[in-house]
Amino acid sequence: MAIDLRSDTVTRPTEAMYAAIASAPVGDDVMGEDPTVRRLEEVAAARLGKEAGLLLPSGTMANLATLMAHTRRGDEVILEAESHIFYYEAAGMAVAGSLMPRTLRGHHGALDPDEVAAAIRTDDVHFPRTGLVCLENTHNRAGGTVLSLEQTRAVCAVAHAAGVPVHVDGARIFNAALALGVDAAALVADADSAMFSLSKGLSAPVGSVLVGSAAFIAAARRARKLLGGGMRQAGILAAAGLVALEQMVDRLAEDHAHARLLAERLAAVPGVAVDLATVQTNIVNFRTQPCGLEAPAFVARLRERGVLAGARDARTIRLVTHRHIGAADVEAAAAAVRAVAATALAALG
Ligand code: TLP
Repeated sequence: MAIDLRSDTVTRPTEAMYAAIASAPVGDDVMGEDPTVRRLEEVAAARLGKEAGLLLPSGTMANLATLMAHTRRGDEVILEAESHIFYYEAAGMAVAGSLMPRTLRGHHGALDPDEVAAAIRTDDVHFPRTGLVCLENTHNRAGGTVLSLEQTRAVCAVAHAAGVPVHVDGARIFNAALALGVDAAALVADADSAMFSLSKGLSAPVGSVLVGSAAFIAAARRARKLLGGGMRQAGILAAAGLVALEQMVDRLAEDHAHARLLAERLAAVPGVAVDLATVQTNIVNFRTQPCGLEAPAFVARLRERGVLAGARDARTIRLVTHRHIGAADVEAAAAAVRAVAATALAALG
């Protein structure tokens, strides 16, 4: 079987999840009658220290429902230039939200609070209103880097001083919490809303949960319906989500250790470059240009050797560790990278 390092989204449900799915009490959740969905939403909200929760089919829809619930048509949204919402969500904010992105370049994914403060619009008829600031923790394209409590607090403080709410795209918030040794609730305490994915390292098959105040969640529930995300007997998904929250959070530490090992191995490979400082959770980005191969060509050669990876851009490859990747897979993947780079270097002459 291939060693699949494309994403932690490839994780399959655990036996305990299949068992929970088989026996989950269900009802029509659009009518608010699915007891398992309700329980998941309550457990998730409590876990993140917020009043209410909402299960959505994907992180993308959770972010879009958030944008629609927090803002008005024509608002501007401040977000990091490489953030998932800006980069990978098919322009949903513009198409469905009628929102304008205002991107700021972060440092390893972290926005500078002074730059956020300066970007917030004053009340002037020429300007859009600033409707929302979005943060991402961990930051996917920056390499799974972590926003600290202080960084989050500082951005929330400047946004709130101007009356602007803050959303945390915390698809991998439990990875961030683990890396920092803090509670996930502390990481989103100052934010007005946060979402996390059940379907990534936590291994549930489908779903993300959005949390915030009861009023915000009521607005997001309406946006979810508008987007076609109202699900009926979704308790079968929520049942797996509850197992994910109860059983799968602590084991993320293994994924972090494997990512670290992988990064250290790659740092010793001639022809590729890895910035070890950015390897903080379960993602490893490495650059291929020292060996003269563009990332997509490098990915194709890795595939021939049974290693699946993703090209982050023309020059960078992303590898993501997860529950199905063990230490032996890490060694084998590193050996494959070494072999591809060596062949490319030899061709360079
Ligand atoms: N990220 C996926 C791809 O879409 C790139 C991945 O393989 O990493 N926020 C963040 C920070 C994410 O990384 C993702 C998924 C999402 C939102 C969207 O979640 P889904 O895939 O459930 O829509």
